[in-house]
Amino acid sequence: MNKQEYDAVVVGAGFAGLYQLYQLRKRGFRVKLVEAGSELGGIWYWNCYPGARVDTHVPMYEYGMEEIWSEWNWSERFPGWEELRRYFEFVDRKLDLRRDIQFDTRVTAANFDQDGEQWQIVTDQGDSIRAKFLVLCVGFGSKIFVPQLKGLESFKGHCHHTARWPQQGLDLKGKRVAVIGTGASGVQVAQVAGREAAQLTVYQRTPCLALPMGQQTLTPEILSEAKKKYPERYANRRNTFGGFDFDLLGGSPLDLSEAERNAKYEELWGEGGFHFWIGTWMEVLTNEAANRTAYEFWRDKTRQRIKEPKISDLLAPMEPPYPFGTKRPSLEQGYFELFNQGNVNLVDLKSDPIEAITPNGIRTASGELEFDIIVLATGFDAVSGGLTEIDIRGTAGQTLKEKWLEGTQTYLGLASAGFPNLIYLYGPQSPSGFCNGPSCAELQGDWVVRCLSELRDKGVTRFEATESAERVWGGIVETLASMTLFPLADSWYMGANVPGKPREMLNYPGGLALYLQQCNAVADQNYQGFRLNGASSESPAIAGKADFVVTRILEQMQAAS
Ligand code: NA7
Repeated sequence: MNKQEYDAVVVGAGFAGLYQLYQLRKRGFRVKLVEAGSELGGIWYWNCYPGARVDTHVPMYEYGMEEIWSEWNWSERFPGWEELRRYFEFVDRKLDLRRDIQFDTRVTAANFDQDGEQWQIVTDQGDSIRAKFLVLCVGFGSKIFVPQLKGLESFKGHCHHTARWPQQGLDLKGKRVAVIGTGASGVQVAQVAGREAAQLTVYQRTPCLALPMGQQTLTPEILSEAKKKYPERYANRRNTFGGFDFDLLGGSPLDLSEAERNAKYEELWGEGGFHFWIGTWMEVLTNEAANRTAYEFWRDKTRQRIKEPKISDLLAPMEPPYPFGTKRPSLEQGYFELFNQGNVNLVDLKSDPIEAITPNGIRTASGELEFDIIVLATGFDAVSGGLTEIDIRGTAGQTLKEKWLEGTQTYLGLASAGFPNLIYLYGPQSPSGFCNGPSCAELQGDWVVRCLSELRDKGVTRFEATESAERVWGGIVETLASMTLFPLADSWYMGANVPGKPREMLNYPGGLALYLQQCNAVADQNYQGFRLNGASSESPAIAGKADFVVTRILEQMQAAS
């Protein structure tokens, strides 16, 4: 066994992990980063399926560090996976990261050694690494979800999950392709398959309320002008709900005339991207009548693009399949027009479910279709799955998976009672799924760097969330969630996409701005809610903070209504 010892071990070389490595190292920590993939990029190492593209615009989808953005020029507003990989190579060269990264290594287990106050980390490469702090940056999607489809292993053609696509690529040209799933990945791969494949069949369980991407080519001239405002845009993202350079609106769409409301919707639609989702009235996400106005606008826009009324009814039904925006809207580029093409079929799994995967294709109630390639665009055991997949054992010998069997329990969405010196970023009960990844990597990341640096400087060798702090935090997340429409959809936000997973709001629904305020208040009060070096930190003031956050949300909602 290869034995090593560090101040901090970071797991995952995506936006969050690389930021931790860079910032902690700068503060004198001896850091090692362990990454399962063969290169940097996190999800952008794994997502190399045809058409894979980020659904957040730049410059929000990049680091806000001037030494990076000042020298990097994107070619598109929503970059594709190849360009994202080149970006990570550039970041690596600028920040000199690779020397502290061990690739092709998956962390399989971690045990807290109470006497040494250290984590003992085990990898699939036979390493045994000791670290004072364990910082998990495994992202929301490191554990893929593959549904149990009868006969799946019998298929003789190529069958891949989008996030385990062959790194050497797989040509769709002239092939008979099936895409199962119509989330962000399914939409993107279908768009390419519709152009290249001889025949494409999309298997849809739930309609995807996709929004126009609003792609744009970026020239050096456009970027050099735009960069004058980057510092302001990066500074402002911390004050928004989703870590973007725009925010939810106050007021109510129901107070406007239809013409006024539609004029605003038209404007948001024209902006492209997520403007129509989290640049709209906050009330759209909290009030069913307001939500209906957004759905109807989306539906009418979308139906115009589909020739066959029967297909329109499946892709953009008259009645909303779920409240608009309560499942993450995908961004599309010509997705709905695909279904007007002669080589593209749509199978509605609600009326014609999959019975089995056969050696040659897919059999549904209405018959069997033959394929060369089956694409499983079926998503992830999102947010919590990547953490519970690791055999992390805390002080009671209990694993994180066992602790979260009935539902996640965290404090601030980044620590758990019974698991000292362990921090996870972009985790459950943090803004994660509701927040732009790079914004969270840097802003939640700054809090983590502050926390670890301050605790080290104070001589704290052991910190641990208290159970009462966890209960308060869980209560905040639940209360906030109940004020929104999110619980009404079977989404990965609610853990509802994976059979058997507890149904719960997995993301802090109060927005990044309030989240950061709350985290900073905790740090300012000597990490209230954490037990430092075994000293008690139980305090009713935590509950006071919870009330504060809920009150602020209520105020914001009242202002918006
Ligand atoms: P998503 O958004 O979770 O989409 C998964 C899709 O797979 C979705 O349409 C599911 O239908 C479908 N699905 C899941 N299980 C099945 C079964 N058993 N049969 C048929 N269809 C199924 O994953 P993505 O990879 O597209 O995107 C994940 C995130 O990455 C996305 O939100 C962005 O943040 C980027 P359902 O809707 O559950 O009925």
